[in-house]
Amino acid sequence: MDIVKKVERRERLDRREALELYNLDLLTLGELADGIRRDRFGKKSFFNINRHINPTNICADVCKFCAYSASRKNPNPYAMSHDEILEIAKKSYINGAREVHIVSAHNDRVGVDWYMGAFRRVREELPDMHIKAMTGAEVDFLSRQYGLSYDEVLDMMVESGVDSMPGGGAEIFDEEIREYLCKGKVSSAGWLDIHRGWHRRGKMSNATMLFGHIEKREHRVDHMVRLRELQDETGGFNAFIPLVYQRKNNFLKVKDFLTGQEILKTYAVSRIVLDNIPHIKAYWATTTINLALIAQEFGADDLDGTIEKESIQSSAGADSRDGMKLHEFVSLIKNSGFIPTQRDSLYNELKVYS
Ligand code: V47
Repeated sequence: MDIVKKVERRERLDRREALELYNLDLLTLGELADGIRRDRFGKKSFFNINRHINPTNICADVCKFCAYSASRKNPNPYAMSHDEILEIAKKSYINGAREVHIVSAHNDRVGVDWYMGAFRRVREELPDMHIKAMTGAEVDFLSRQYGLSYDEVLDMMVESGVDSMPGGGAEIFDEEIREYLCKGKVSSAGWLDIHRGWHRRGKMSNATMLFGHIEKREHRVDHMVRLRELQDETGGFNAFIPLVYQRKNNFLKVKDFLTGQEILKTYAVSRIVLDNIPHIKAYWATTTINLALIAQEFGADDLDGTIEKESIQSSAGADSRDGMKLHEFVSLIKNSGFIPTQRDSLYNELKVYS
């Protein structure tokens, strides 16, 4: 059957059909994705007031795409104390943030309790701050470094007050590409296993996909299908976040960069293929805010948040170091024809700016 009809009937596409979506013209594809988005959320676009904290950039791993790690082209090694982390979280709380998104590099000098202790401090001092922390790659690193099972690390996270897991570390699941990009880091199966274990604890997480480097369309589709299979099993993913590869200050040599059209197509394909993941997030730090606003017409219903400070993508060239002011964010969404809808970390609506 014609794939357009299949999507209109809301039938699931297999891998081959999913790949075929890319051959549709941009506007047809956008229209299909937008139809699904509108069915679910109308014109609402979600965001939250959040604070990204990256407590250390000292990393035992060597991902070619990374510009953030101190061992890359941006040496300036640091590891924050728990007091410093708490101070940042407290300031953000006063400014309205109710989520801290804490992601670290894989620092082999600080110990597992440095990771967990930071969460405990924030939990004790700010009981209603949502702690979104620890990528699947960090869980895998701690497990290997300290001889712990994934279950043991996940249990420690729960005990230390982590509420949900961000989607980082997924990169691209295809084993051959992954080996080239980030050899030695968590395997694809390991990343999925960690999220499976987290979901089994009744907790939610997100899933990212790093694209626009050396992968091909079929690898993106493969990535989405593997996530869809896990989501069928657990239902624990809140959002899918395609991250556009940023090219500066790293060791990955990429000649051809993605066009805006290919980025928008990828948002639309993910909205259609991931029929069981509710939210598609256009993380403006990697798309630019302008393209993120357009992505709202191509299936994306979430723009992440105000961020406040951002180190990972901005080290690689993105214009996101200082986040975005709330009033600016709200008026950009409004002016693009959508309804800014402030949410909490689990997508409960807090305020609709109509
Ligand atoms: O996994 C690293 C990516 C991720 C580059 O869950 C790069 O809500 C682009 O996961 N160009 C970490 N991306 C960030 C992340 C995230 C961000 C926003 C929201 C959520 C969420 C999660 O950053 C890493 C890696 O894939 N990354 N280097 C780069 N040069």
